[in-house]
Amino acid sequence: MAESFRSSTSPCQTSSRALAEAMQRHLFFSQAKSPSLATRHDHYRCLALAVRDRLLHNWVDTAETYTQAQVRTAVYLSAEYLLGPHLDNNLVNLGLRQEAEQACHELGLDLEELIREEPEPGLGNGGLGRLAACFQESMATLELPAIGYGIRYEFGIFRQQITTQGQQESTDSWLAQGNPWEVIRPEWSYPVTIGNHTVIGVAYDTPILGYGVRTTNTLRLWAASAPEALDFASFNAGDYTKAVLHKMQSETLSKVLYPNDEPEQGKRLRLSQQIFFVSCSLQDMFRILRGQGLPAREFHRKFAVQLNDTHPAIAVAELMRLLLDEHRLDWDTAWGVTTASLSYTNHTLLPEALETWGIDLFQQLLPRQLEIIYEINARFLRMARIRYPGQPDKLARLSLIEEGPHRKVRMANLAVVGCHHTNGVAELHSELLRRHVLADFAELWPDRFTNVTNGVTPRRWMAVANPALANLLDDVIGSHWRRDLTHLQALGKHTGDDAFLQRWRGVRDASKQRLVQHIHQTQGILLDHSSLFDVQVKRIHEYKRQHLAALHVVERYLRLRNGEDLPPRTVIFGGKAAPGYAMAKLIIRLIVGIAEIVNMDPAMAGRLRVVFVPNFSVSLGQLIYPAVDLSEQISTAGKEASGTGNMKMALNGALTIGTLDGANIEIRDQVGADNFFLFGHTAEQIHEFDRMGYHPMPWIEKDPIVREVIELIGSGHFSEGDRDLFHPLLANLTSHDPFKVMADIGDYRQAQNHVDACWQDPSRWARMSVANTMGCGFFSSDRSIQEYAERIWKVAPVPVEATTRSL
Ligand code: B1H
Repeated sequence: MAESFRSSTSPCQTSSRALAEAMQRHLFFSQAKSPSLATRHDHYRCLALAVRDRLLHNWVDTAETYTQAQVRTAVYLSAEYLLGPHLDNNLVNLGLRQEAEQACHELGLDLEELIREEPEPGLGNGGLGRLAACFQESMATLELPAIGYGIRYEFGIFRQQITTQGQQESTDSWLAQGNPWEVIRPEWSYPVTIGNHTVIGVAYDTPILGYGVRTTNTLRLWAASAPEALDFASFNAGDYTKAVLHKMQSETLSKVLYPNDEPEQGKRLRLSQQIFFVSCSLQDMFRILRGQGLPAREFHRKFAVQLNDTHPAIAVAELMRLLLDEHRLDWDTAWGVTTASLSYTNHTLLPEALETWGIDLFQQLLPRQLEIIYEINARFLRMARIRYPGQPDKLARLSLIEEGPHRKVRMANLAVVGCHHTNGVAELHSELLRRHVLADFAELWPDRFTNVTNGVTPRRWMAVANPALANLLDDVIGSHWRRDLTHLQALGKHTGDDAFLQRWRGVRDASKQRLVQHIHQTQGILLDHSSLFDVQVKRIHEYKRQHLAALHVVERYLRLRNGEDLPPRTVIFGGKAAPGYAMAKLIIRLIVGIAEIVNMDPAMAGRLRVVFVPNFSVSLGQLIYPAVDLSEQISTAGKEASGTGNMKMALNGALTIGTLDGANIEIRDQVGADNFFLFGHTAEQIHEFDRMGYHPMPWIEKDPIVREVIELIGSGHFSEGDRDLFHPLLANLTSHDPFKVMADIGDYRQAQNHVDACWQDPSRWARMSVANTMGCGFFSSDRSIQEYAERIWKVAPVPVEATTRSL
């Protein structure tokens, strides 16, 4: 019995019977309920707790192994982790999926239903947060000693409702019914002083399971609480309520995730969140170091710390502060330790997204850290001045401080100066960082700059999301692709096999039917699964150009109304707009308006459907990505750092229509240009437009179709006669068009026509689809993490020994 808990290496020994019994025990001992009163959520919790029991040995053994072996550890600092639900993923990674299905069956329950009960931890905005989650899972699978640190937001990314008015936001209370996957560690809590306030960060640990290995790493998220003892002592009895209010104030620190993807927002609370989680994490690392009997000056030998964008870049100053003030090192030693420990990943080229903090705010909240930043800057500029005599402009660009009426700290500059490596997330992005955004630094320190192209985990994004495809792959190329995604290349032997192609199409069709059913149940819209599913799901942003796809839909509508014969299409959009981003919300409103008219027009029946799927999330991604025929990756070239949804779709057999932007370029290289619908100006051409002065009007004038589309939208056709509603959007497109929609729309149309032609030949399309999956082995986050581990962190795998006694 006890042996059966050693599940990951010998899953079959954990019988479904034992799992069912464990669920029954948890219903009584954890949920305190009889079966007659149990809700579906109770059953979900019972299964989650029973699964947790089975991973605990691995988790405890992992910590024990790392402690005993004094291993070098990768530390990931990220303000966001978009984890998605744990249950199904943990079952797959433990090899318990079938047992759980059987156990549920024995209890008269439906596993799929229980899986859907889990509220997902949406502790991130989009790609950046999801990347952090994929990376955690890959580090565990590769048996790398690693810790992820972040913030335990009580409210994750807002819930999105879609009405005829567009996007409506509400709160995401993901913790309302408790969280069976976390363990609170009150014994590991640390004070952080911000202004004249001290907050306490308390650790909450979540296990991160590797696939098919014992390694179970820890994601440690900090929750803010008030230093009660201190506080209550400082208030006299009469001020009791005030003391409680103060406590509440402290707790607001980890209350909510900021919902702005990209444009920088200089909010006091946000800077407080950053120092809060960074300081707690660094203090925790010093505690671990001490526990191993190592002195502070050895910090960089024990830890390789990756900064996920500039959100944790304050770590440069905070690590210096701890080394100088708490551990009493001299400046040069402390600086050596700091720069040998930290490395920085940049995720964006948008200048408006580069974080800066006003000096005044910084001075108020973090005076000591600001003092340290000034000293870092003084020493850095002294060196740079020698290198670049008589070039004050260059020095001004390099400075950590932006001068002017409102002086600011530039967090990206701080990160580059304080880190041994800076990387971009796709080849083009890294190249543009070196050539434009960080050119002065790249000239100064060429060897510090590198690229690590993003990836996604094949466990969640294939094995969990697309079990039918996973089965087919197992049959045809064996099951090893889960650990080494380059095995997908072996599909090459089967592209001429009609029986295989037939099965391939069957799998894809089933995924589309699954999505059709979901949309029918949740939105009451019935889609045709045999039509081409044309999908754009991602945050709504002008640079991602959902409006380009929307204009194309209107064009198809006009062409169909004119009697043209186009193959049936279903155009699916999804994604959240930052609540304060008016233009993004207007784009949603436009899509909703178009959908309303198109879907009720009898002339469109069987030919065109438009759907906006509300509240796009990891769970919805798992449902949608496998059902995509055409993946829309249509950002203005040079704007999307990488993209990762593009990888998830191609991996699951979608064909991409895309620009030469971010990782699209590498996807096209891998899957072959013939299997990719390319369009649009290159990053270089877009750059030229900006240099020479761009105007959309000449493009519009030579394109009668686009004029008709714009006129139709302007006439109120999609806004119940309201001619003003979309004016800001249309005026923007016709006067400035900052994202060059008009320059690319003609080429986009041609690429779409080519899509239609290919779709008419189903077996050709199936072969192109296989070629996409086949070529995507490179885009595993295992490969990304291997590159970080070898080239940047110098961290090696440490297999976990079974050390704890059987219970
Ligand atoms: C990405 C962000 C981001 N880049 C600020 N930058 C945020 C910036 O809340 N904030 O303040 C949140 C997120 N996110 C994305 O990172 C890129 O746009 C994608 O192209 C890339 O694939 C992803 C992962 O590298």
